[in-house]
Amino acid sequence: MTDPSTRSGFITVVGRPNVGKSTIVNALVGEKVVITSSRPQTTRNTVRGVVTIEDAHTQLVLIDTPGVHKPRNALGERLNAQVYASLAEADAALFVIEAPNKIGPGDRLIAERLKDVGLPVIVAVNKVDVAGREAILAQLGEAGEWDFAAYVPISATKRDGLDRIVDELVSITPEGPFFFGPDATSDQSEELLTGELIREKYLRRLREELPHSLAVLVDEIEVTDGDLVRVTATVLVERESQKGMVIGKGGVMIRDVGTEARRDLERLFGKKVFLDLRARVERDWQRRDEMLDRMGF
Ligand SMILES: Nc1nc2c(ncn2[C@@H]2O[C@H](COP(=O)(O)OP(=O)(O)OP(=O)(O)O)[C@@H](O)[C@H]2O)c(=O)[nH]1
Ligand SMILES: [Mg+2]
Repeated sequence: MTDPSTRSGFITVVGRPNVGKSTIVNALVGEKVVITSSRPQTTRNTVRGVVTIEDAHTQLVLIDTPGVHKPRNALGERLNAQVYASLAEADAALFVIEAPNKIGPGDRLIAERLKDVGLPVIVAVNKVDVAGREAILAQLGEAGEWDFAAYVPISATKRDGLDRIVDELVSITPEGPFFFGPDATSDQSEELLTGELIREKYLRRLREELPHSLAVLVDEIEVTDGDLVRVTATVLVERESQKGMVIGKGGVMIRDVGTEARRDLERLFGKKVFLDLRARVERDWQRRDEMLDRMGF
């Protein structure tokens, strides 16, 4: 007996910043594999989230990407380039727009790009939980002119419409072998996810421009004998004044972030975690190619 033939496909999840791409990836994978926040440009790396649908003998590899935006520096340019590079290796695209805000030039630019690439495209109109019926219909009507394969209104946070997204994606997935084991959820290393979880806690607390200036480097993850994981990480900022904000008055900010991140990390490792978090100034790292190289962008 041979196995029934399988389908597998790489699907780039693409859209403007903050439309809910990473929330959708987590919802479809059924686990938190990427971080989310209300700050635009939360995602900085293309991370793959894996969804295996046993009944359909299908594996979907969702590539979460940074929001496409007008770049302001070397980092921004690299982020956009990552998105387009991932389209080049994908079998299909899940194009995310949001219902509460009208389709704008940013969305249209992405739509044009997707047409040029020529992949099958499913459009998700996200956040329908916070948009009126009229707005949703108007959005579907306008997006419909792009003439993509399907349009699905969803709410990633309320888990509405996700089954239909999966059905649509399965229907455009080509035959092929699985690339990941059936239980895999992501291709991200524990080290990267650790840094991301710490960064997420800062994104959710800090205002204005500071989130963009912040990066987290994980220096070491050491599993000690017994039940303890020791994590040493450094929060990088671009200027001395930002370092003060990241540490907070009397160290309150860095302590609170550490406490909150530790909870996530203990879930991730399934062990007690000791987190040693420091802050360091790395002047203008977002504009320095050698820094971006070292940080893996
Ligand atoms: N009300 C509502 N909010 C949502 C929904 N999906 C996502 N959000 C919120 O939208 C914000 C952005 O979500 P993300 O998933 O980080 O967005 P993203 O597109 O990955 O953003 P970037 O990584 O910056 O490009 C978060 O505050 C989410 O909680 C939804 O269906 N309804
Ligand atoms: Mg994201």
